[in-house]
Amino acid sequence: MEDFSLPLGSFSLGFDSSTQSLKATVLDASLNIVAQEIVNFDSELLHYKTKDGVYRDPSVNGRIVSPTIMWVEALDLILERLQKSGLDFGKIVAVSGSGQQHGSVYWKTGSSRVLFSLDPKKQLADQLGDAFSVKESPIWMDSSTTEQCRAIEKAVGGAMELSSLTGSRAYERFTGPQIRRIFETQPEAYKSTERISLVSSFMASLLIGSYAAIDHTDGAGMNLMDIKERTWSKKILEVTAPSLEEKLGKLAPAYDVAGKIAPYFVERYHFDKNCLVIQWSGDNPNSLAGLTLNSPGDLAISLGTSDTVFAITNEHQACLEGHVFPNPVDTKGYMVMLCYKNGSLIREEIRNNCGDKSWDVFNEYLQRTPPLNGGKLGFYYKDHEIIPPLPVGFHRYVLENFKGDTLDGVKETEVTEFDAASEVRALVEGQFLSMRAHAERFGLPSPPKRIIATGGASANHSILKEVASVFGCNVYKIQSSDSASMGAALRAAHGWLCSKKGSFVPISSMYSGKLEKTSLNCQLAVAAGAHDLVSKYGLLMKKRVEIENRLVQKLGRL
Ligand code: XUL
Repeated sequence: MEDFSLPLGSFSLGFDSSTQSLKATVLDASLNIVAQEIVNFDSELLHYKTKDGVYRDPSVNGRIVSPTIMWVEALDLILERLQKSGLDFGKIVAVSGSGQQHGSVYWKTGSSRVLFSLDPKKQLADQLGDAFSVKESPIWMDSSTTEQCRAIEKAVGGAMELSSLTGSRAYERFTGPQIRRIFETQPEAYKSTERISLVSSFMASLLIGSYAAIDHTDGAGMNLMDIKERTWSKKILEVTAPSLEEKLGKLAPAYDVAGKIAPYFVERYHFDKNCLVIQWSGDNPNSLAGLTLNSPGDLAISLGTSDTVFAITNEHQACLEGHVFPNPVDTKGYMVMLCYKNGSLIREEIRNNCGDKSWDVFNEYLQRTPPLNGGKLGFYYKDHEIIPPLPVGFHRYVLENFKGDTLDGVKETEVTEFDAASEVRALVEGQFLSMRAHAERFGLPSPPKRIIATGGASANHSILKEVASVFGCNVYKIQSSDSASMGAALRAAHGWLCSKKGSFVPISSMYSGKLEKTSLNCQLAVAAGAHDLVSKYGLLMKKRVEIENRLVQKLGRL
């Protein structure tokens, strides 16, 4: 039988360049974690003065960016930490990574030369400070491009047409509308840009010392790629910005080799010169790989800075809500996903305001309050939300006479506040009711066969209990809550194998039959909630959707 694993004694390295930090996971040939590191932007790269890894621009509504060079500096720092921890870089045969999706980097004309001749005696950040035509990268939290979204949709024949072509209607955070806005508001900077990278292909470019391709999966988060053909859609490029194709470079499958590791890393950190850099991809797609999601009945819920819900599917159907991306570890299938902007940052805000800044108090409130919260429903948007598209604001309602058996005679009254414990429950129940409602509407498995939870908040058992109650199925977890860097390390190994075989090999062949012996093993975290509670939550969800639709009509933008 063929051996589908890395050579004994070798490692693969996966990064996760996310909103608030850069993380790294090293796997051995048996797919067990041998090292993990993290660099937190706010608290460790203080001179950038970011809050939650970003700048919220007070002068432009919805503009949220991050300093590009901060991501560069974080790369040297995390590698230094791994080196200090005693990691033998010479054993790493492949590297890959996850980037926060949609964020974009603008390389100034002439920068490819700088990238090609990096001096290993100096830090990357000291050499690349002048490499960008736009110094602050727009990121996925940005919502300043509504005008550009509508213009692009109109130019290609409507939102549904764009979704059918690219996998999503136009979204403010998607890279195409962002590029168009840069072209419109900073034409000189656009003109002096020789290459536009995603965060994923940007980090891969640093590692190979030249511009890396954009992978098909993360490329689908741009509103620019023909998702069936997996090529740039000329029609959309034309209506987005001039000379765009040459600035975007090529597309490549996620399992392709981006290049060999650059001499900078060989000399400075003693990587093997034959170490392969496999295409980086988006953080959610790589989480899908790290969670070994391969059954269409499974649902993954990632609870991080953003909350996301995703699953795999065999077909691509146009939709006005949610996204379709090519499956990063399959040549034909797709992944479908919903994304919420108000994830961990609003959980932290409510914890600070109502729970004495303590997760213990927050969890105790969850345990103390009854399921269904006595009919108290809340909508909490600290940032402009994606689903539903509602502006910053909090809305609270009490459903009178709601017992969970009928909606007849149930009326809601808007109130201005809840007691602290009910506020905590309203937030958490609200987040999962919204996920269940939109997942059902989007055609995701309902009820799912099982849910695999990941992301920082998946470490919180009280929160996972609410997931199990609202969805009515078992909730599983893997060993590390950072499935994005785990998935990246796994994809690095997978890309290495595909390259060695000279053709695509199914990723499952790397772990089938031995999953439980690896760090990828999913273990039961919480058993499904009581059946009658699931249907009661179904009614509460229905009411929530009614209120939500009214809020969208009154305040939202579509
Ligand atoms: C996905 C999205 C977020 C970012 C977070 O569409 O916008 O989940 O990927 O890093």
